[in-house]
Amino acid sequence: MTQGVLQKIEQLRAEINEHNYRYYVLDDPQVTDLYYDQLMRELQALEEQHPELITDDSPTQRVGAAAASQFETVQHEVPMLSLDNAFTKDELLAFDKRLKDLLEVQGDLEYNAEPKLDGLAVSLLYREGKLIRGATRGDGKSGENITANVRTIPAIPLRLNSEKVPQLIEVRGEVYMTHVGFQKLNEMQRKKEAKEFANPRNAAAGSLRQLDPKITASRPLTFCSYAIAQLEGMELPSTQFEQMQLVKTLGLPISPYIEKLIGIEPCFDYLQRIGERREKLPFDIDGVVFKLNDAEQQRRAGFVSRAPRWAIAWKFPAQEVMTRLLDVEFQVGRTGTLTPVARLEPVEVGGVVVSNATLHNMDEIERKDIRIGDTVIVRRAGDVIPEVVSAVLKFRKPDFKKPVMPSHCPVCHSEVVRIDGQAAYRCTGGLVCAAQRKEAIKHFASRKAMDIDGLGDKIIEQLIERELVHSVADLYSLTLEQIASLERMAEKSAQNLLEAMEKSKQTTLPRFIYALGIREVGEATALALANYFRDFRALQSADEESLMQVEDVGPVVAENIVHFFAQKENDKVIDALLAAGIHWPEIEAADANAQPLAGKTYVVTGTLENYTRTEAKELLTSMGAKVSSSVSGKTTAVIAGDKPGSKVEKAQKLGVEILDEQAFEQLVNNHAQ
Ligand code: I6G
Repeated sequence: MTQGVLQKIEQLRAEINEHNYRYYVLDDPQVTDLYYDQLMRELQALEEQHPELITDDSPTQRVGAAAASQFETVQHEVPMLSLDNAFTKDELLAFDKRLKDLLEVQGDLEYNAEPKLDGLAVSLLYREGKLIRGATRGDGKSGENITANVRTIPAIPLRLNSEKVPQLIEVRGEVYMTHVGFQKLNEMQRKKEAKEFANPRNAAAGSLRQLDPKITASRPLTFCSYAIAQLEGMELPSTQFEQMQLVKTLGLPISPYIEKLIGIEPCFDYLQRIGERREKLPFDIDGVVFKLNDAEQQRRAGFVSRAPRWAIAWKFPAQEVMTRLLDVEFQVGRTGTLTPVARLEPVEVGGVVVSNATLHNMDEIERKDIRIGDTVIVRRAGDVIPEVVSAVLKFRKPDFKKPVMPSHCPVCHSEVVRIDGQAAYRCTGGLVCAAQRKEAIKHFASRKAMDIDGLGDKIIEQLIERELVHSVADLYSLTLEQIASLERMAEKSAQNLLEAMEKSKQTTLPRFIYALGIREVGEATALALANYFRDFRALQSADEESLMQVEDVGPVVAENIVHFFAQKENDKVIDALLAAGIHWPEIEAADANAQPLAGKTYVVTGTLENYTRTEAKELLTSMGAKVSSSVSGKTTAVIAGDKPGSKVEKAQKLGVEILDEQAFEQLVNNHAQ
C-alpha cells in the first residue's frame, strides 16, 4: 500500500518539478495554472495522509521553517566579487585593449553579454542535487544565510532537474521582482495600509531579508543565474556561455538575452539593442555585463582587488536621482482635476534634464510625506512622466512646509472642491476655465479621438489664448488666415492643418463619442456605447437604466453620461459639430449572438503595419468581440504587432493563442459579412 502511495507521490513531485522547469527555465509552460494547482493539491493531500513520506525537497515544502530571530553568517568559500563599471564607449574600448595586451591577443576577443538585472546577488549551493544553502553577498567574504527564504522562490528548484547532477555546485545570480509582481505587491500593501515600496529592487531586498519565510513566500520574487562559482564531480565547461547552458540543463533559469559576441564592436551594437528594448522588458535592468567567454582566458586575466579583470558592467545612466523640490504647483486637467506638479531644481535623469515631475495627488503627497524644500528622489522611466518617489528625510529642515491645495483654481479662480470618496480635487469652472477648454480640445484632436494631424499642444494654446476657439466646434470654422496668423505657422502648414480638420470630419461613432471627453468614458466604453446604441441621438437621450445595459457601464459612468448630455452648453457644441459636417458610417444592426466573434475576447498589443490599435479594436468589436487591455486565462487570443512587450510573454505563459498581423487580417476577412 505505502509502496503504491510512495510511487504516486514521487510521480506527482516529478511532474510538478517538470512543469516548474518548463515555466521558469524554458519559458514554455504546457499546462494551465489550474491543472498545476490540482497536482499540488493532490500531492498535499497524500502527504497529509502519509507525513512519514514528506521530504524537505518536496514542492509542498517550500515554506517550512519558522521565523528566525536573526540570520546566521555564512562564509563564502569563493569570494562574491563586484564588477568594475564602464559608463562611456572609451572605457569599454580601454577594457578590451587592456585584456588584449594582457593576453597578448592580436585578433578579436570573444565576449559573453547579458543584461544586468537590478536585483540582489545571491549564492545557491546544491549538494547531490539538493538545495542546501542560500546566501546573500554581504561583504563578499561572508553573507547571511537566507536558505529558508530562497526556498520559497518558485523559480529556484529545491532539487536539480537533471538525471546526472554534480556532487556540488554553487550557482550565483540575481533575485529580483518583475514590474507586474512589484505592482501587485504594492497594491496589496495599499490594501493593508502598509508602506509601499519605492521600486522593484527595494521590494526584492525587503522581501528577501525577512526573518519569517512565510512573508518572503507571499512576495513575487524570482531568480536568474549568471555564474558558476564552484563545481565538483563534473567537468566545468570551457566557456561562460556553455557554463550557463549547463546551469539551464540543471534546472535553474538563465537570461534569455545571453549572446556570444566576437570583438568589442558588436558589444556596442548589443548595448544599442538592449537599450532600445529596455523600457519594454518586464523587469528593471541597470546595465549590461560583458565577460570574456573563454574560461582559460579568464583564469589568465585574473583579478584586481575585488573585481575580475575579465568582466565589466556597462551602466545605463541612472533613472533615479536626487534633487531639490523648489515648489509645488497645481495643473488643471481636461475634467478639471487639479494635479500637484513638483517644480524641481533641474537635474539629469537617464540622459534627459528634468525640472517638473508629477506628485499624482494630495493623498500621495501625504503618504510620501513630501514638503517644499525637501531633497527628493525623482524617477524617470522611458516615456512615462517623471515622478517624485520619496523625500530624503535626513536633509529635511523644520521650516519645510507641506504643499496645500488652493481653495480656488489657479487658472479661472473658480472654487476648488474635493470629490467625494476620491483623492482628487476639481475646479468647478467647467468650460469657463481656459485650462479645461484647452485640455478638452487636446483630447478631441488626439490620435484615438478625431485624429487631427498637426493640431499640436502649442497651436491649441495659441488658439485659446487669442480667443479664436472657445469650444471644440469652433475648430471647424477657423479660416486659413486665422491659422496662418499663429506663431511659427507657415501658409503651407496652415493649409495642411485645415485639410486635416476637414479629413477628421469623416470619422466613426466610437471615436466621436470618445472625443467628446465625457468623464470616465474611455476608448473601450465609447466602443461599447456605439455598438449598443448605434444611433448617436439614442445615446444622447438614454437614461441611466438603459445605459447600464451596456457592458462595463456602471452607475457612475451612466450618471456621468446623462449629466454630460443634460448640459445645454454641450448640446450646442454637439449640434455645431454635426452641422459642421462630422459624420460616420452607420453601424449595422446585428443580433449579438449572430455576430461572428461574439463571446470572444482579444487583446491588441504592439504596432501593426496596416491598422492603428484603435482601428483593430474597432474591427474586432464591430464583429461582436470584446477587447480587453490585459491578458488572462479568458483571453481568446492576443493580436501582436511589432514590439509587443510583456503581453505576449504573459500569453505564452498562459498558453493563450498569439496572432500576428497576417493572422489577424485572415480572422477579419474570414468573418467579414
Ligand atoms: O553582479 C553581477 C551581475 C551580473 C555579477 C555578474 C553578472 O553577470 C551577468 N557576474 C559576475 C562575475 C559578478 N557579478 C562578480
